[in-house]
Amino acid sequence: MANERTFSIIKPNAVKKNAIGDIINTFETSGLKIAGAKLAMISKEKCELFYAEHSARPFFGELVTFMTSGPVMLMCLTGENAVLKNREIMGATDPKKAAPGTIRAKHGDSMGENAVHGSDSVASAERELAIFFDRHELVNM
Ligand code: 3AN
Repeated sequence: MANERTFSIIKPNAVKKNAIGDIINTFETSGLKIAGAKLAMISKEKCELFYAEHSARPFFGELVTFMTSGPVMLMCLTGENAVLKNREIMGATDPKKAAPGTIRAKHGDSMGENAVHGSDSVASAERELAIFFDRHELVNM
């Protein structure tokens, strides 16, 4: 199996409710390692670039407003099949449909405020990591 890296965001609603520790604990106990992390406010420009593929969707404006409304935790996670593993740990986009025990079932409030983002492919992960991290901020694990 391939050692991969993926991009993760702990969204403003989860940071606000002090769930950073619980979410990182879930990643670590699942075998994912943190290869980069920072707490930051993201700019509207970077957020729009990040979510560019959703720019025509009706919820785009609301999504950008929410994602720039407070601090987020930006992370690079690594491990065997990290992209898919992270998606499984996060659960379905809609917290109401997310499997019990997943991060979104536990900390998600709605489709938009669903606690975490995780890349959907290795290619997306590299594109997203390049938006938010400089190379020297990520370690090789
Ligand atoms: P995922 O993050 O599970 O890959 P996508 O790619 O379908 O989900 O959606 C991208 C982002 O857009 C999600 N993180 C989610 O918060 C937001 N989103 C998706 N559908 C809706 C919706 N109906 N209303 C508000 N936000 C949404």
